Amino acid sequence: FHEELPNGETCNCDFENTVCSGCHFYEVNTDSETWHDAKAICEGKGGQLAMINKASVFNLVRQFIFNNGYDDDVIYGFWFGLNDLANEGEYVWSDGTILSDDDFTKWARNQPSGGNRPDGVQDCIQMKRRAFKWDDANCENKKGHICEYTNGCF
Ligand SMILES: [Ca+2]
Ligand SMILES: [Ca+2]
Repeated sequence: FHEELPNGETCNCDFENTVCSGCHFYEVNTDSETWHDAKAICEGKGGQLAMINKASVFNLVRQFIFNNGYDDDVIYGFWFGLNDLANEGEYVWSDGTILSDDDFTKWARNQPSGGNRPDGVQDCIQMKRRAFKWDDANCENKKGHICEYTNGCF
């Protein structure tokens, strides 16, 4: 599909399972992948794991997943582009931006649960199935994932 912006710029994307906002395209993938594999898949297609860093984007993607029933096709939620792999408790977006206290967040209750847990270190962030709220999880777990493209996608 195509989107024309007020400035006349036209944004194009031919990927299925994709919703757009201002030439940012969000592709929902329901195949189960580790966080690092999901990251590589998005980057291999010219994108990155999605920066769900605004309420408008969060609501757009959540509604898109809900409307299309994509969360029926995953067991454990969706990876997106936020992690604290480098420094525990310091959450970093795909473009290197560090999450600050004033930024939009959508953590689930009692999340992020942080470091060493029974199922291992939790350093990669998922949107939970159904509730779509954020939860840190073990990066080796396999989940769906959400890619973001800013220069079109074909
Ligand atoms: Ca962590
Ligand atoms: Ca957690």
